[in-house]
Amino acid sequence: SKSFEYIKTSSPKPGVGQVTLNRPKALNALCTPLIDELNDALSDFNASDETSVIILTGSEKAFAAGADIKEMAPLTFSEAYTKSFIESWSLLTTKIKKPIIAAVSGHALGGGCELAMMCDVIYCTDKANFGQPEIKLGTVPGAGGSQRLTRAIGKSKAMELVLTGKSFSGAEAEKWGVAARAFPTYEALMEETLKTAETIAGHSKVAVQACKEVVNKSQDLGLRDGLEFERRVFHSLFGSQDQKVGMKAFAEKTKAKWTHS
Ligand code: CO8
Repeated sequence: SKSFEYIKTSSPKPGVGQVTLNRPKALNALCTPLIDELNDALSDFNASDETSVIILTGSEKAFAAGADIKEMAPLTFSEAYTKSFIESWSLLTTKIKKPIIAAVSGHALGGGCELAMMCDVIYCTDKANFGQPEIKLGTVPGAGGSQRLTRAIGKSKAMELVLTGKSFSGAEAEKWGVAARAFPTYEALMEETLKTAETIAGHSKVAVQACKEVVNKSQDLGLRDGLEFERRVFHSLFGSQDQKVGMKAFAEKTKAKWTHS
């Protein structure tokens, strides 16, 4: 596999790809070269027939402490605007068709919180430290925080957090629905994340990709259009082999042998 400076990649179980943010001296602050490497690694996993699902994680101490403040400090409006600063971050949400599980321990602040929210599922520790502290730096969330956090927890709570810059814990993230599950220890987090990834990797790749697509559409479309979109995808999967394989196996009380086609 490729060698990276700011991330590590691995395949902890069959069908499971993992990207570990690895810039420990800066608590995984998300500098542009890190994001470029992340996009590169995610694109490779997305293209690989060996991978069904991707885990994105940091260290026990930090998922990511935000965008790199030292890199951003001297930027001018014209530079940010003409170079579309941070637009490349969203590759995660447009080009990657396989589910991404964020395993969050420690700090997930600013761009780190936003990066986690770009993923499809968030698992975290009870003590994880989420927040959108941009206001304390004289700016606003720039990679989806104001939009995704508000959709996840409602306007009043999101507004309070964005205006105060206060953090919220992993336990709160779970209670409010930002995270799917929170765990008491880092070890439990990583173990359960891997278990869920293995469960997903055990399903038909075609169905997995389609499930991600239909759920994500609910974030962009109104209910009527969303339901119509879902039904079209549902219809189209009658054209897949794995729909036949899966339903036949159910009727015959055998285990489905997915063809992934
Ligand atoms: N950027 C650059 N360097 C950072 C960042 C960061 N976001 N966070 C931490 N570091 C560096 C520190 O400067 C320090 O470096 P050095 O050792 O050279 O001084 C090292 O990491 C360790 O940090 P601390 O000594 O501060 O560690 P503590 O354990 O005392 O504190 C905290 C941990 C509370 C996480 C603290 O580091 C902190 O408050 N960090 C900044 C958090 C923050 O404000 N994040 C939001 C950044 S703004 C943002 O993300 C905007 C997103 C906009 C869209 C995305 C654009 C790309």
